[in-house]
Amino acid sequence: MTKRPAYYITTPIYYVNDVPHIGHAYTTLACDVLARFKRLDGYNVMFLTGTDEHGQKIEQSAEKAGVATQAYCDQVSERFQELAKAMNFSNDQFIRTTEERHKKSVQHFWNVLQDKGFIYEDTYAGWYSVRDEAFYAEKELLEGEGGEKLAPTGAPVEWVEEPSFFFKLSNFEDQLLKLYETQPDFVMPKSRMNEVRSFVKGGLEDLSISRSSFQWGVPVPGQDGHVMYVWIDALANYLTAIGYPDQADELYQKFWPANIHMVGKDILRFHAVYWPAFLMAAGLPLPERVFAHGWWTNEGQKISKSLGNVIDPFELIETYGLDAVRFFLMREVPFGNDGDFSRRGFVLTCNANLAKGLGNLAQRTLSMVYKNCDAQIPNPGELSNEDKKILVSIDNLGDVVRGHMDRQEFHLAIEAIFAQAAAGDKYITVQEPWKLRKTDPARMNTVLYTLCEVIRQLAILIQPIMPDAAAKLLDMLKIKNRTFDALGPEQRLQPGTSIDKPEGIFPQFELPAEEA
Ligand code: ME8
Repeated sequence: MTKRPAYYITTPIYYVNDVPHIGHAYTTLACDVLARFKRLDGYNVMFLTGTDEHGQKIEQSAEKAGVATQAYCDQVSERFQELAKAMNFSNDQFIRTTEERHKKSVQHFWNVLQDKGFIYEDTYAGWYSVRDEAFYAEKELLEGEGGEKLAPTGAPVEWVEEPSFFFKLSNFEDQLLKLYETQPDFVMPKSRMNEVRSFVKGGLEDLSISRSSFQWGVPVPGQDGHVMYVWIDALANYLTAIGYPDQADELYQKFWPANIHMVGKDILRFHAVYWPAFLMAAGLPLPERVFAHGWWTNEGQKISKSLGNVIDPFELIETYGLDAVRFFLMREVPFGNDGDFSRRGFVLTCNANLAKGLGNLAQRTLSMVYKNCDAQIPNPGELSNEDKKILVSIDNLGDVVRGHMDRQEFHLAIEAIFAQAAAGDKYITVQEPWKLRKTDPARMNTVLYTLCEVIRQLAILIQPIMPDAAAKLLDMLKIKNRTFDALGPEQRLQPGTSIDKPEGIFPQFELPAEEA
């Protein structure tokens, strides 16, 4: 048996200070689509997600909720695990930073950095934002309406003075700049790479990596009173999940370095500057890519708990069904850009592409096969130029989609797939198979066969995006081989195969009341 290539993909691990919303669902969904695509394309995939459970923000949130900190983490982490089920995420692991295996891993990581001489003790005196869990230099701060100091993200900051251990980040300026130069795809999209490069060029200060004014964190080995800064703890999760510190572990051997860390643009600096510097210091290989996607707003407004406009993914799934939710999030916004969520946009996009697009094409074709061809895939006769043309483009679609997926252009992959559905729609309109039933049944069979073949390949290709709808279509057509090696002309539909009575796959949605 040939060895399948490995592919390791990670999401950020989410803070348990808040219940999951559409933004969290979005990042993990993008990873899920990529993970499913890679599995169908023959890769051995490790897809990791989880929760980030330490730090001052979590400690304060638990206190505010009046719940013991660990119990609070358990409750909220559970909600993220429920979201993974509701969204049908295919993650291979769900890691929590309060697990014992993680504590062991990150303490080992710390010891390696210490032994190699990259950690020293001093005092941190500077600005800190609990909401961002980030240290900010004076020059980065903004002024609020009342003259108060704010982080560049708009989060409040406070002055902190406490004994702290530091990581010699300033040693890594040149190595990081060299990394960005020699591996230009290390940060994607390209515009984000420029942002990271200019941050590093602006000069790096050493990074405080321990806190001593509260307790909720992984203890610094051998240093009573210090817990690790939550970001060194959090980033190391990517190593813990594959067996670190045991570098002989089968998973570690297979999956490190990671192929892609998917993140939102808010946490790019941590992944594209601090993380590679930590790894360089520890002498570990670097991940291949950090992809920073954009930010969702809700009907033009920033999504925030205080504005009360958080989009609840559970409610969306309840209202529109999972296929539509997954489709919309991946289709609506060019991946990497910011996007605005609106119910109207949701309904319009889903109706045009799903109910009226692919759904209608499948329903019309399969109903005709069911009624006019004894519910069997018909026998094609000689192919016309139009038949050949549409078959050639569907046979090439797998390669087109693969190219987009490799660059995380999910929207373009989907656009290419749905352009083929539209081409199928045009073909059916021009060929008018319903008229051929009486005039030329042999030609009707050829047209319907061609259409079924288009639908077969479209159904295989939409599996990563809408696994449920794809499975329904593939089941109706009785297709067994659903992996990407079944794409193209080699595994065409077998004439004579019985199909199931076709059922609608995508419902049509009503516009929201105030918009109708
Ligand atoms: O930053 N639009 O966790 P977090 C798009 N624990 N994506 C959004 C979003 C929005 N409006 N809101 C959130 C942390 N996200 C750390 C990560 S990793 C080692 C540690 C997504 O709970 C996006 O992926 O604040 C963003 O980067 C992430 O949630 C932040 O999640």
